[in-house]
Amino acid sequence: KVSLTIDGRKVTVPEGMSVLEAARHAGVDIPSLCYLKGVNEVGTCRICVVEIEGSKNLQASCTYPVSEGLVVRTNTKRVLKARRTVLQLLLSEHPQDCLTCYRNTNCELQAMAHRFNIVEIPFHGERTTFPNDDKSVAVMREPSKCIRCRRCIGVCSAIQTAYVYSATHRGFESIISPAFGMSLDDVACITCGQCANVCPTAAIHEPDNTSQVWDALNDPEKYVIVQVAPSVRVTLGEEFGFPIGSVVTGQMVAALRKMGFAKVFDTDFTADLTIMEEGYEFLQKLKAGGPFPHLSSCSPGWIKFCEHFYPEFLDCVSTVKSPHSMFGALAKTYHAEKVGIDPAKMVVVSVMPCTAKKYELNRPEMNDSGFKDVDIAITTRELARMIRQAGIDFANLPEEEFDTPMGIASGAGLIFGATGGVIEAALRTIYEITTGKELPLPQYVQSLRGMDGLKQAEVELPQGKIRVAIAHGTGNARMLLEKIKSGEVYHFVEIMGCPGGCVGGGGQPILPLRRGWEGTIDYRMDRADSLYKAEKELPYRKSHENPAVKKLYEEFLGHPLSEKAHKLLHTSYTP
Ligand code: HC1
Repeated sequence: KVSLTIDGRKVTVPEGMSVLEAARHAGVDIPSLCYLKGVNEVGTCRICVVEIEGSKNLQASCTYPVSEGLVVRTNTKRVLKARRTVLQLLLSEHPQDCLTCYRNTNCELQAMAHRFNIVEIPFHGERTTFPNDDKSVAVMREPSKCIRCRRCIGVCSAIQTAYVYSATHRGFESIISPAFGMSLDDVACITCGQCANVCPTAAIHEPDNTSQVWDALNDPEKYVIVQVAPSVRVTLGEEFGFPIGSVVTGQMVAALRKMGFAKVFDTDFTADLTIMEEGYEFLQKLKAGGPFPHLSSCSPGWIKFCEHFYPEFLDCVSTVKSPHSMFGALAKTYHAEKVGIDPAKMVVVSVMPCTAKKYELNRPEMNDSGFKDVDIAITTRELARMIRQAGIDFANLPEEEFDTPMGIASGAGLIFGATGGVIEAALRTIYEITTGKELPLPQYVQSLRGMDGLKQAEVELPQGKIRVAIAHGTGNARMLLEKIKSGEVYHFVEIMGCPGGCVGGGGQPILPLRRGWEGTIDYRMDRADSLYKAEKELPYRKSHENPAVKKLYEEFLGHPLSEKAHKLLHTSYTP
C-alpha cells in the first residue's frame, strides 16, 4: 500500500496505481480523453494533467505512478488553465459541426468542452482536413474528427489483435489510420466496431442505414419485416435512460410495430434452429472423428478474423450460417410462402448489436433464398435514433409480443447474446438428445458463464468425454487457437468476435466511460445477467423444445441437416 495526498486529503491505495486511478479511487474526478484502463495508458491528450509537489512541469496523471508521500493537486488555477488550453487547441482543429454530428449529445469532446465552459476558441489558423473513409459497409471513419487519443489503436491491438490502426505522420498531418492511408475495407479489419465503441468523438462509427429503412417502410410496394438479435433487448433501454441491462423486450416490439414493420420477429427463433443444425452437425463430426475442434460460426467478426489470421482453421468452422442469415433465408422462402408474399417485394431488416452484421449480409454466400437473405442491418444505436425520430415515448409504451411463428424462441436462443451462451445452448440439446437426460446445468454454470477471457468445461456423453472451450474478443480467440495449435484438444469451441459476446457488440449503446469501459461495474456482465434472468421466465429453455422450430421442420425443412436445410441454412468459407 502507498499513502499520498490528493487535494489535501490523505489517500491510501495499492502500489502500482497511477495518480489518475488513485484519485478516482478516492472519488476525485480527474478528467481524461485518451485514457482507457489497461488498454490505452499513453498520456497523449494531456487533459488529465495535475500538479505534483516538487515537479516543475505539470504531469499526465494517467501515466504518473503513485509513490509514498506524493502530494498531488488536481484543481489548481494552473491545472485548469492547462486543461482549457489543451481543449481549445483540440477544438481549434475540430470540425465543430456538433449539430449535425453522429455523436451529438453523446460526444466526450463536446461534454468536456461543456464541463470546462469553453465558450470561445482563441486559436485560429491552418486546419487539416482529411477525407472520410466510407468504403466499408460496416465501419466508417471521419478522420477530421479524430483527436488522436489512440484508444482505437489500443482496442484493436491489445483486445482484438487485428492491429489495423496506427499513428502516422507528424504535427498537423498526424493521423490515426490503417497502414499507408488505406481504407478499412482494404485491410484486415474484422468489422467488429470495437474501435467505434471506444472512440470519444464521431471519428469512427457505423454507416447510417436508417434512411434506407424509412424508405422501405414508406414504400407501399414493399412488405417490410424485422428481426431483433438476442442482446438488443437488454441494451436498447440504456439509450432511453433505463439502468444498464434493463430488459425492454415488450417496449422494443411495440416500438417496432409503431414504426410500421409488418411483422416483428425474433432472431432467437433462428438461434434455436442453429442449435438444431449445429448440434446434429457436431454429432456427425463426433461419429466421424472430426475435424476438431468444431468452431462456432455465428459471429461474423470472428469469421473474418479466422479468414484473415487463421485460415488453416476454416475447415473446422461449422457450416451453419449465423441465426441472422438463417432468418433472412427462411423469411424469403418459408415465411413468404406462408403469407403468400412475393419474396422480391420483401425487405428483411435486422436490428443487431453488431457492425459486422452489415458486412455479413453483403457476403456473396448469404443469398440462398434466391435474393439477398437480409436487406438492411441497423445497430442498436441506429434503432434508438429511429425511435427518437418517430417521436415514440419508449419508456411509457405498453409492452407487446413478437409475431409468430418466427418470434417464438426458447431461453437457449436468448442466451446466445452473452459469451458462453452458444455452447450452453448447444449442450442443453446435445446432452439431452444423446443421453435422454437433462443437462445438469448447475454443474456447468460456473465454467460456461461470466467474463473470463477463456473458459472451458468437460462433458460426459455416451460417445465419450468432450472438451468445450469459449473465447470472446478476438485477442482471446487468438490465444485459444494458439493453444490448440500447440496440441490442446477441444471438441467444440465457441468464439464471439466481441468482448463479452454480443452484449458487448460494436453497435451497442455507447455508455459514458465511467459507466462503460472504465466503470467499477462490469456493464457486459450486467447485460448478460439480464439475459440469463430473462430466459428463466420463458416457457421453453431448450432449442429442441421450441414448438415453432419443430413445426418448421415438419412443414418445410424435413429434418436437421436435410437437403433443404443444407441449401438454405449452411454455407462454407474458403481462404
Ligand atoms: Fe449475436 Fe447471434 S448472438 S451473433 O451475438 O448468433 O449480432 O445478440 O444476433 O446471428 O442469435 C449478434 C446477438 C445475434 C446471430 C444470434
